[in-house]
Amino acid sequence: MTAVARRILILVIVLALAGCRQQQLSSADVRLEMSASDKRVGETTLLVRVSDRDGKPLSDPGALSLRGDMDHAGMTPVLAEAERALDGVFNVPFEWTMGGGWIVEARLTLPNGDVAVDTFEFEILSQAAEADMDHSAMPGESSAVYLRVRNSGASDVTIVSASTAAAAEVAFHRTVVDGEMARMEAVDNLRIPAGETVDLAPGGRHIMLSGLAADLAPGSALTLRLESESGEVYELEIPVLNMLMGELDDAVEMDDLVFSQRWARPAQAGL
Ligand SMILES: [Cu+2]
Repeated sequence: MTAVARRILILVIVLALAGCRQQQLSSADVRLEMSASDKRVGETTLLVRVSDRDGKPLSDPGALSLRGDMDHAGMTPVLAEAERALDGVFNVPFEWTMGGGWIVEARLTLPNGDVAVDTFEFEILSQAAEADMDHSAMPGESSAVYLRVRNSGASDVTIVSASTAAAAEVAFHRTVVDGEMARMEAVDNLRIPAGETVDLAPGGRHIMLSGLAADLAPGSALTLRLESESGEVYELEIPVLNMLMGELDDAVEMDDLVFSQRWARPAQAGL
């Protein structure tokens, strides 16, 4: 699939505070275009062309910053910056850390302080060698549960198993950045040391759900059952959310453990 540039140019008007409380108002009348030298997982160069309303390249377009996000929750954003453009074109080294849909936001700060923002979508292919990472190659058919757990007790708690009626397979995973690739790796258990807080969050540790029994739609919920090494069982209600926006007021205390910030990312069941 080719890059689809969203032709909506959002102009952010910066209120320049000049001297004695006077405000200056002006808009950045520029066009941004973006293309990628490579659309497979790994390093790439993003070319960002800046032109004026008549399509003429801007000789001094200012400074550019880029932010790449996967179109689903679960990955840390990739950031890049460029200060110099040649004939209105920025060459920005960038990295696709995973296959799937990406949205790259370009934010241009013109020399006069005006800011222009546009977003661009890319479909990035996983390499065949990553076939064993089926949940990253097919992000739609798996989900991940994130949560925060605090151990207020005097001894460590080790969670050794997890299960849910919502998925055939549940595993503890962590995301490892290995050279140019971010990949997920299974870990045996989830240990919460006495007195400590452990965060399962996008881009880090998570509880992977695969073989979904049904679609996980935003607004729905699933029940996750965790079991500790000593036989303690913790049953948690996990809401399905597009993304965790801010803090959730959802703490539940069970024995020595306090669970909060619980959510699962939406996904579609496989065929
Ligand atoms: Cu995973």
